[in-house]
Amino acid sequence: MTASRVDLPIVARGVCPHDCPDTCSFTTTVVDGVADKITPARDHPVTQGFLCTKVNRYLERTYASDRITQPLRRVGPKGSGQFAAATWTQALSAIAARLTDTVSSFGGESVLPYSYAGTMGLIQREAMSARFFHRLGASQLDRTICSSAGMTAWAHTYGYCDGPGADEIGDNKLIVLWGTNTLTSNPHLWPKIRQARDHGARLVCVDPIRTRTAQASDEHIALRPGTDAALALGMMHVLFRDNLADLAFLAERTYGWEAMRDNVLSKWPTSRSAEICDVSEQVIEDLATQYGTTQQSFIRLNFGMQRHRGGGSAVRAVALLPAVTGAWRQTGSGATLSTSGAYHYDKVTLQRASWPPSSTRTINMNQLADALTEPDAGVGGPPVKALIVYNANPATVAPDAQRVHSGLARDDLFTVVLEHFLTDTARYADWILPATTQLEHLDVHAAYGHHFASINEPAIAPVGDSQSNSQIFRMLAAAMGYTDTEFADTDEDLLRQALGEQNPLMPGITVESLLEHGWQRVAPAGRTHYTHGRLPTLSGLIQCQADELTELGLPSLPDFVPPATFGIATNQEKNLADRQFVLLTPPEHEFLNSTFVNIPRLAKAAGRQTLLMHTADAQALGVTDGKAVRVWNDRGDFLAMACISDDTRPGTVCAHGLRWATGSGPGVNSVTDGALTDLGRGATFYDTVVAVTPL
Ligand SMILES: Nc1nc2c(c(=O)[nH]1)N[C@H]1C(S)=C(S)[C@@H](COP(=O)(O)OP(=O)(O)OC[C@H]3O[C@@H](n4cnc5c(=O)[nH]c(N)nc54)[C@H](O)[C@@H]3O)O[C@H]1N2
Ligand SMILES: Nc1nc2c(c(=O)[nH]1)N[C@H]1C(S)=C(S)[C@@H](COP(=O)(O)OP(=O)(O)OC[C@H]3O[C@@H](n4cnc5c(=O)[nH]c(N)nc54)[C@H](O)[C@@H]3O)O[C@H]1N2
Ligand code: SF4
Ligand SMILES: [Mo]
Repeated sequence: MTASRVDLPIVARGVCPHDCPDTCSFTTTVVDGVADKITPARDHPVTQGFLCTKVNRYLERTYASDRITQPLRRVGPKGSGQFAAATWTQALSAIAARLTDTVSSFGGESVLPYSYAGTMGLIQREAMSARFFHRLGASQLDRTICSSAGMTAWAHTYGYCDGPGADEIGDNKLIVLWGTNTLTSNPHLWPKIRQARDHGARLVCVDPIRTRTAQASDEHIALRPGTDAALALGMMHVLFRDNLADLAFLAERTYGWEAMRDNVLSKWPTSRSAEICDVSEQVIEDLATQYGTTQQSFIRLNFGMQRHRGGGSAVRAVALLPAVTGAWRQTGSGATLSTSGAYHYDKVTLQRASWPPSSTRTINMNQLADALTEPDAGVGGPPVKALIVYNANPATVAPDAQRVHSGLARDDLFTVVLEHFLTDTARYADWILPATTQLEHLDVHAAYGHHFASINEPAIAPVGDSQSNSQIFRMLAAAMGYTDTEFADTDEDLLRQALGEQNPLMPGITVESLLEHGWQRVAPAGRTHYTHGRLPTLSGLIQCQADELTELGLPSLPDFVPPATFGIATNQEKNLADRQFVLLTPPEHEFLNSTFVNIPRLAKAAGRQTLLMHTADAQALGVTDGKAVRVWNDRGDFLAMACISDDTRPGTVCAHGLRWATGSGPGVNSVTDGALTDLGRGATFYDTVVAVTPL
């Protein structure tokens, strides 16, 4: 099971490591030590025998000629991309010497780890790395770039995050895809949606943009960005007004529902929602009526709609809809933001989460620009003097990119990047350490769109001199002189620790059983959610009213918190005069955040950076289809090719991400900022105002 050169399987069990709800399983066939073929699992209820357009290219990515296969030392100016090969011994001793020096001069908190979800595996994501940084006394990173607004909202509402998995939703009669581009971001949900539609289900998509998913739906509700809460509250008004609410469910399972009812009845007539969302009142009435008269309904929220200032409140309002109609009573119905609450891996042991004292400084990853450019990292304490990046590409994915780049260019900042490729971030590194891919290391995975635990065996030996993240942090710990036994754990030890000895919360799931089956359910199919027992909320019930939110200065009842773009979005004449627009930057179909952008076939299929613009806006600006435009604000700019159609709303423009600046110039995050969401301290990527100028 360990990746030794003599003992490699012919067919290895694999799982896609990427940050995607589908967490697909596959097998890798190996011929003479070389991975020859990746075969998607046919018998996996969610993978269903296919992978996406991106991961179908995983072998090309693994064996790409531009893959980093040796430690690299910077030999030119920062960011120039000039590096020379080095040995591991040279790299480790140089890095350990510099870190030791930094800690003794500026304290442990001057070292900042920066990581996210390059791999979602429990072992290669945060295990040895966490132990290493805790032992060193580094600053902690608040990992808020993606999901924290919605996850926090869900926690205040339901106590933990779960809902029907992708394989369980095929019997619903109404499916609402709310702020998610399923065909791009969650493609394995689609066959089940098709199954439901074959049995007469209606499919509604709520998205400001007519995405490929919106196009394939029965109805598309193109609301104003950041106004989802107002739509949900207007729907609730209709549900209570027209006696479509399940009062028995509300009385039995929820807290504060009468106050919520009174509030939506008095304050949220559909006329108000219609005005805020810029959707007709009839559309809201009809959607609410359909929703209230269809017991078997399912709402798939995802993380797209919570990337606005009021993103937490928006998720909270939408999440309460199935509590109002009692849809939770039906198996496979209700709503899903994430199923991650169904997994009970032992992260506390894996990460030695008890090691750092509670006083350790925490830096919000959305504010990396501040952390690298403000003297006290923007939050008090020592300046950041060393940055260690793994599983992430902050120079491309973090907001306020131009300030992130100037921080990374600081000569007094020591930067180490563990990577597969020379990303925008790696170009600024003092040292680049070659990391293994999923085909080369051991891991175990949860998922956030279904309920299967899955295992990944190494199929091939590490390519070149690459090492797994866990091994790199083991070697760094040794180089720093740390002798704690925790650094001696092998990946197999970590795997066993993740699963726990006879874990009562994931019964029957062991290393042996996972190796035998590849994947196993962590919770039985066909459960209902939130219908029984005390929930881990303050009241023990589903919280229509969450009293603890008042302590955070937020209303306890679900409410609409306007996005920062609201003033722009509601004043079309003025915004045209000022050439100002709301900018959305959701993922490109062919990329996974900034991963795969350097794979030639995928880059070619995705094409150049475009800016989707409504015909009326384009006419007013004198922009024609295919023309180059500059998209800018006071933080920065990027160039794009105008793509004109009515697939977007007037006043809203859309540029898909996330291309590397190397080769294509500054990317979409040049114009986003580090402002945070109302709940969860999350990123607000889609709450951005830009001007557009034809070139
Ligand atoms: N191909 C591909 N798949 C991916 C990814 C990728 O980069 N590429 N990324 C993965 C990751 S990390 C994540 S977190 C998930 C994200 O997956 P999704 O949650 O689906 O999120 P996004 O694609 O960010 O946004 C989805 C849609 O939200 C819309 N949207 C923007 N603002 C609003 C709003 O205010 N209200 C509503 N209703 N809709 C709005 C956008 O137009 C977009 O079409 O996808 C994962 N899957
Ligand atoms: N404007 C805008 N910005 C966004 C978003 C958006 O929609 N719009 N989406 C946001 C979201 S949802 C997310 S989740 C973040 C994603 O941000 P990141 O998690 O930084 O995602 P990626 O860009 O995919 O970069 C991951 C990197 O990890 C590397 N990697 C993969 N596996 C391994 C490994 O095993 N070891 C090591 N050392 N490295 C590995 C890959 O090569 C890749 O370069 O971006 C956010 N940024
Ligand atoms: S990115 Fe998503 S859809 Fe593609 S293989 Fe991975 S888990 Fe499956
Ligand atoms: Mo994400």
